[in-house]
Formats: sequence, C-alpha cells, structure tokens
Amino acid sequence: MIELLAAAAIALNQSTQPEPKLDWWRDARFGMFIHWGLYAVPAGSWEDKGTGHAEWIRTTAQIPLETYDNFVEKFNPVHFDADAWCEMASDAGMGYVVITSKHHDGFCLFDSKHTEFDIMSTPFKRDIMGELAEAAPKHDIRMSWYHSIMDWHHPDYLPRRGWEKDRSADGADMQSYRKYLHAQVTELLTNYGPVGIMWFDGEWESTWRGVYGKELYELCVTLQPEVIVNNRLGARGGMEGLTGMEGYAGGYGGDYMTPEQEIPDAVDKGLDWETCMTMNNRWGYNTLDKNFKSTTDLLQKLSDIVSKNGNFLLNIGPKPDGTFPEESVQRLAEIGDWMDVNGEAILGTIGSPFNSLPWGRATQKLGDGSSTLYLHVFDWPEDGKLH
Ligand code: FHN
Repeated sequence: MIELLAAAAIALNQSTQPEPKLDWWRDARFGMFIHWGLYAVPAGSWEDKGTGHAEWIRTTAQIPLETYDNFVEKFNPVHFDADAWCEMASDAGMGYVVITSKHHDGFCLFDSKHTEFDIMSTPFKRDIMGELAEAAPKHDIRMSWYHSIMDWHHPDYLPRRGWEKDRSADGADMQSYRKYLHAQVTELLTNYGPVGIMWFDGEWESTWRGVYGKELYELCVTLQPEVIVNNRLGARGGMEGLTGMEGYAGGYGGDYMTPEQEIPDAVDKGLDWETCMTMNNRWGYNTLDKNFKSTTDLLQKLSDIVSKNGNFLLNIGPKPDGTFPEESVQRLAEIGDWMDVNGEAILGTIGSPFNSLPWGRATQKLGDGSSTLYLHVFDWPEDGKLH
C-alpha cells in the first residue's frame, strides 16, 4: 500500500500543486457524512430477508422496484431540523457536512425537475437540500452533496440488478442516463448556493468510464470553480480509495482520495485524502445495528488520521423521523466536549513530523519561523515520560 501511495504521489506531483480551493477543507480536517433516504423506512429489516440491511436494502433484500417505490408515501421525517443537524455537526468540531442527495436507489432528497422520484413526492414535500443549504452557513458548515453515479431506479441506467429478471433493459440508454446525471448535478450546483464538495460514488460498474468521470469533473468546476470533487469519478482503486495512476493522467482523479472504513498506514505528505467511516457497522439506519464505536475510539481515529495529513468524514444514518440515533447524538456531544478543549490540535493542523510514536500521535501547526507540536497521548508510559 505504501508503495502505491508513493507512486500515486509521483503520478500526482505534476497535478497536485497546492490547490488553494482545498485550503478550507485541509484546515477543517473533520466532517459529517449523512446517509439518509427511503431506506431509513425499512431501517434494515425486510420480510423474511433478514435484518442486516441498510442503504443497499433494495438490492440486498431483492425488493422489486414497484414495492420499493411504496416507501415514498411512507417517508415523512416530521422531526427533521436542518439547523439542529448543522448545529450538532458544528458543535462536534466538524467544518463540513456531506449528505446523500441521491444514493444508489435513485431517490432524490432534493426537489428535482428531472424526476418524480424525489422528496416532493413524499408526504413531507420539503426540499431537504434547500433547508440544509440555508442552515449550514449559520453554523459555519460547508454544505456538500454525495451523489451516486449508479442508479437502480432510472430506466436508462445499466446494468440492471442481476436478480431483476422481470425488469426489462429494453430501450435503456446510458447516454440518456448520463444526461440525466449531468442535469441533476447542474441542479445541485445551481440551486443551493456555494457547495463545498461534490462527493461522487457508485462509479465502479462496467457501464461507467473514466472519460465520463472527467466530463463530470469538468461540469462541476464549470458550474462552481471552487467546488472540491472527490476521486470517485473513475478508477477509485477499491476500498483503499486510491485512484489508479490512469485516473490522474486521465483527468478523472478528482481532488482528493477516499479510503473507506480504513485508515492508510502512511500517506505521502503530498497527497490529499479523507477516510470515510461509519459510527456503527452501516451507513444507512438499521434499528438493530448497535455496534457503535466508542467516543475514545472515534477520537483516536481522528487523531490518527490528522497525524497522517488526512481528513475524517464520520457518518450518521438518521432515523425515518428525521432525528439522529441517540447513540450518534451522544458521541457527537462527547466529541464536541473534547474538541472544545483540544480542537486546536486538530483544526488547521498538518501531519506529524515523526514517522511513528509508541504512545500516540502528533500533529503540528507551522508558524512564521516557529511551529507548534501537539502530542496526542493514547497510552501514557508508566514512568510518565514520553520518548
Ligand atoms: O456502496 C456505497 C455505500 O453504500 C456507501 O455509500 C459508501 C460510503 O462511501 N460508498 C459505497 C461503497 O464504497
């Protein structure tokens, strides 16, 4: 892995001059991921298909399209409060929020003129993205959109799911789908003010090409030159999230790399990257998934990531009523308590000057002719001396 990272750094050099548009993102170091949509209604369980599902439930429980569409009339998050969500993120020391405008199931949490499969067809009839975009700046949050390339609902998207034997692919046309995708990305980057990040995903299927990813990147930066775009436009390179060399040469490498559910061992200082991770085991809400990481574990992951010059995108899977799971709320508050005292050791810092430390991690801030070193001690040596 380290070799790959070094190689990526070499491949990137010519294209990763310090990109000023990433400065706010590098300083932020910490963000909130939100996976929310129709899948919160079944909340992980479906008939006799088990209880371990989440945002992939339409596929993992093989729910036919017409049946899944019934969740539209059941999605009514009456307790959704954009200000409360943004305030919890900000109080936890997070500088940005990335929310699923559309996940793989194709349902849009925003008012799109290009589909009826959106929030305006639910009893809720309020534009979630619009309310979050309005609330975010009031809480010093950069609002950002996760948008899936893969779409299990749109008639033109291919391939169909293998188990969808009775859902014909006749007439499906990926070029038409790409026009739909571009039209919605245009809505997301036109209707909601300045957007921090376009966080693409679902880029791995056979019908998608790096060249399409390059087109998508160009569309985003044409609409908002300062928008940051992640690397999930082409060859992400698996869960390590390290764009293959062809990605950068091909122009679809995006602005930063996206390891998922894992923290790289070591990353070349020249690379921008962000680990995205769940608090429990799943991205979308599952009533039975109580395997939440402890606050200490989450904070040590934050320190570890930032000590390696990365960002931490920590996920929340909201409930169908529009509230966060109690376990998530508790951890966000405890993280916030820690950040109130220690935030300067995270926010605006860069990676450690040391390769490794036996007792913890380090971060630093470089000033004019001086630097400040922050020692994050996980395990105090018995003699109390840090070597
Ligand atoms: O398939 C998705 C998954 O549901 C989730 O959204 C994660 C978060 O980054 N991304 C994909 C898996 O890599």
